[in-house]
Amino acid sequence: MAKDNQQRRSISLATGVAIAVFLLLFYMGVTKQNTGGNSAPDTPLNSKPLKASVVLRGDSGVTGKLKIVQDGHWNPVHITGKITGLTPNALRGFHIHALGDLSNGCMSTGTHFNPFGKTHGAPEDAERHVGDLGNVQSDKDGVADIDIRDNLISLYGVYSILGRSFIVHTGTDDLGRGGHEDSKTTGHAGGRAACGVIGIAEDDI
Ligand SMILES: [Cu+2]
Ligand SMILES: [Zn+2]
Repeated sequence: MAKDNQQRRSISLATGVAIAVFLLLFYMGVTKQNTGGNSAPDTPLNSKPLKASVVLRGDSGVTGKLKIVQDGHWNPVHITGKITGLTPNALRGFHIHALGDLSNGCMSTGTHFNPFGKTHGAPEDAERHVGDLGNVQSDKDGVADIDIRDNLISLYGVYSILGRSFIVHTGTDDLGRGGHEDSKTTGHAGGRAACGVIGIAEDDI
């Protein structure tokens, strides 16, 4: 009888240890998921830099290449690159539009990326579309060197610009202040000179 009880006790002890080990492994799995972060670009804890690349093309002769880098979820996005074929010495509207759909050229990229239902504005305005990056400035050769930092756009999370597109317009963005019918929606920036989808890039761009 005594032996029987002892056996039972050691069985329940073994079960207890098994449950404890299982819970420990489960906990480690959960914490690893929450802090590892490298595989999920939308976790706020992720500090891995993300990079993207854009090739701008259109029917107008405007072409360009952009590199986009964000060094962690909460840091500004840095856009660099060059756009050529622009009207010399001009300001040209430069936006992120909501869709990365080029099935009908630049016309199928939708409207300015605006997930918070705001009014069109300048990049430094509190009231702006996320996609409002103002204008690029061309030189006498029609070339614009791009070096923009923006705190609102992001490569991370549910409002990521990845998979959307950049547009260069044929006119100047009036930043919502021009008084035209479309100043508060498009900045009266005219046609779409060139566009390109924002794609995930390798780390060495
Ligand atoms: Cu636009
Ligand atoms: Zn806008």
